[in-house]
Amino acid sequence: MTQKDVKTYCRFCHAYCPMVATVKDDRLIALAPDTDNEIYGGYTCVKGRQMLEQIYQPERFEHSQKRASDGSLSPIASTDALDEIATQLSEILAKYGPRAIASYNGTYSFQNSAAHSVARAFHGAIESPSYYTSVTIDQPAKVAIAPARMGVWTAGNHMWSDSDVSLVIGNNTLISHFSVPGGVPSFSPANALREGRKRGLKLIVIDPRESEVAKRADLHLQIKPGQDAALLACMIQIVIREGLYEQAFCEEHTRSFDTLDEATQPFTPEKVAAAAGVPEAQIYEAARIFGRGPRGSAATGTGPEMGPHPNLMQHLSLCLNAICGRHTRAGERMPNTGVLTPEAPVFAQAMPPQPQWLQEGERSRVVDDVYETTVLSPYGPLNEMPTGLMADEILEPGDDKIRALICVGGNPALACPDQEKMHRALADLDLLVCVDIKESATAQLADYILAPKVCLEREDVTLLTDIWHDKPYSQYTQAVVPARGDEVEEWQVFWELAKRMGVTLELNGEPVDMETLPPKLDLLRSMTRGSRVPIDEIAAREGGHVYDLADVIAEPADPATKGHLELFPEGLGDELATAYADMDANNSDYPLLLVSRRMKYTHNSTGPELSLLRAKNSYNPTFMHSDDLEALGLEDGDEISVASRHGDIPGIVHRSDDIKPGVVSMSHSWGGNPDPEHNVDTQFRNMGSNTNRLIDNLREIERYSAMPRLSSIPVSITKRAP
Ligand SMILES: Nc1nc2c(c(=O)[nH]1)N[C@H]1C(S)=C(S)[C@@H](COP(=O)(O)OP(=O)(O)OC[C@H]3O[C@@H](n4cnc5c(=O)[nH]c(N)nc54)[C@H](O)[C@@H]3O)O[C@H]1N2
Ligand SMILES: Nc1nc2c(c(=O)[nH]1)N[C@H]1C(S)=C(S)[C@@H](COP(=O)(O)OP(=O)(O)OC[C@H]3O[C@@H](n4cnc5c(=O)[nH]c(N)nc54)[C@H](O)[C@@H]3O)O[C@H]1N2
Ligand code: SF4
Ligand SMILES: [Mo]
Repeated sequence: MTQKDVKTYCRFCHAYCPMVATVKDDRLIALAPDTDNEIYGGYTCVKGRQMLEQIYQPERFEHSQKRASDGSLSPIASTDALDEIATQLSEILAKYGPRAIASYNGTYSFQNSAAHSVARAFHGAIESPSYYTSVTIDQPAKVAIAPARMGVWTAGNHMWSDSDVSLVIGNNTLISHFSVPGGVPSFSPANALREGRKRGLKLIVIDPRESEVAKRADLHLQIKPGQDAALLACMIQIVIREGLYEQAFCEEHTRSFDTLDEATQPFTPEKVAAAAGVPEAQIYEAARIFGRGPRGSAATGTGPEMGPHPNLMQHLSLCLNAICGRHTRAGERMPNTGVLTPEAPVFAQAMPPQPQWLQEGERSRVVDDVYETTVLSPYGPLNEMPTGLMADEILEPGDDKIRALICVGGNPALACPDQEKMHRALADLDLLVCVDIKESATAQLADYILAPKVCLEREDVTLLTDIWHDKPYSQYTQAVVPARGDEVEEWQVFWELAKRMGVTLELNGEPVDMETLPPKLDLLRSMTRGSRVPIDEIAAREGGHVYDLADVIAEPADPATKGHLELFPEGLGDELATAYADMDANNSDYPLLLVSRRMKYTHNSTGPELSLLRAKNSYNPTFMHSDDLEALGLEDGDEISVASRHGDIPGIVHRSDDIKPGVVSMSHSWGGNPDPEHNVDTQFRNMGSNTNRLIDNLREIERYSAMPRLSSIPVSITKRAP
């Protein structure tokens, strides 16, 4: 018998906490935090620690499955399944063209460090633009639209570790372990908060709920959902009127300052305070603390991006950073330019806006003014189609409608707005393939389910978080235990299909070996070619490590390439006018506003299948303030009906006085497949309720990204008849 401890890291969420796995005879027997790690200090959470249960739970697929015509599933060898799938894809390709073949790459495809690149390479090889990810139903304005419209400061903004103030807008890192530089760090967030407080950092939180992060804030603005853009416009005005902005930076590096100033003037503290339900004095205080800095950034989360005006809200948060000059300047040290990122000089200058990115590429067949390249990274187009419109792209007749969908580590049947429509769409496909550990609501409709290795069964590197850390940190892990069945990796699915379809994949300009399945490390080598630390060096090391790299000092702007940050891009005037009008919006039929939130014991739809996590929560409560319960004659625990213009769902009300009165807070991606046999209307105590049944995917969508409104949904609540 051999027993050994192996250093690895958790990939249940994006925080990548280091762990030590104890393995005996190829079986995982214990999982503990890696207390030696210098960044995380032994931090882990209950979701990660239950992976011991996840890896051996009987419901988990260890073999791929094929659905028979009677609807039953039976095991099939993965190679046979891939043969059959490739044959069907080739037929669809020949008959209808590449656009008919789509992939949807969800949360768990981001957790496999090679999955996205290889999936993209597959789309490139078959020339299919129908590449979808969860980003376009998450925060596309932050990732793409706002940087394309404003331009990007290439040396980045102030990060948490070198800030005096942090303005956190609808982001609850203590539960979500997710943030952007400048906000509460995702890695060991409780420690980061303690460290910041000790240093005297001031934390301002804007959130309709006194969230876990808001409880630790110096100032909490308990905003009415959806009023963030108005509040930010008002804060910009206060910062300007009180001379708290950085005039020299604005003159040299920004454009349209005066237009922004003039256009935000109607957002007076008095008017905004009334609309946002926040005392005027608090708005002044927030603007002053932020404006005086002297260092620190505004950072946003999903709360305001899923509400109305995400493009505007995101732009205004960037404006606040820009006018206060919260960017790394020439001569300053960059905290981290990445370990797996190529070495390159960094200039303290703006990369100009790239508005053309917003209107290039494949067009949506469903909604005007939405294009393939509407989702971009700050450094170039990402070429994604908008997931908010995926159901319509499947259902809308036409030669290039989507006929085959490969769904990797995602669960669109629960995650996408207008759940019934998505369900109809998935059922309408000629071929649905899911790469999933379980028979998820989406996989219940699949023709094939390919069984994936779970994270402790595969090697990986922390590529996703490479530039999110504020130190040059990286970890490579080998597979801790071998897979026990016939599992495949997410990237391998695309390689196997490409090989069978006779196309060659290319990674970072290099052709991939299509004869024999390349080792994953080979692919990662291609993807990270020229990185500051060679991936082999990281792979040779046990555990996570902060690399001792030469400081990167931001260089002075290069006059030949220097651009400006655009404070008032095309369309902003109209967006401000709409946000202004919305301050007076009132809906007497649906007087409450439903917002989203993350729950501690689940990760989107992953978790309720695990008994340890399920014991903590078997449904997603409808959280409301006592005042609202009283006004509606409800008691804690009552069964209720939540109705919107679009639909209604059952719920169980929980009294929660940390929520602003008038607001209803519920987590997404619960509930089940709406087919009558799954009894979603009666089984909600065991499976929760799906808020996406309340949401129309076309009614309120954002320009460029087609981001549907997923939060701030007007609803009414009534007691359910027993
Ligand atoms: N435990 C756990 N962790 C997760 C996930 C999970 O499901 N569970 N999901 C992962 C995913 S996919 C993502 S994208 C990240 C998201 O990470 P976060 O963006 O941090 O998500 P939340 O924790 O929901 O925090 C959003 C906050 O916004 C607030 N909010 C709601 N509406 C508004 C509004 O109109 N304005 C403002 N200012 N605030 C508002 C909510 O009350 C909530 O506190 O988390 C990831 N991490
Ligand atoms: N109304 C509303 N809708 C929302 C949101 C909201 O706040 N409100 N949030 C949105 C956001 S931010 C996001 S990111 C999306 C999430 O959208 P998705 O990514 O589509 O949804 P998930 O529930 O995360 O799907 C994860 C799937 O991966 C499977 N899985 C778990 N582990 C593994 C693994 O190791 N390998 C593989 N291959 N599969 C695995 C799970 O069983 C599950 O079926 O939802 C969005 N939808
Ligand atoms: S926060 Fe929890 S789920 Fe996320 S990586 Fe760390 S241990 Fe895993
Ligand atoms: Mo997300």
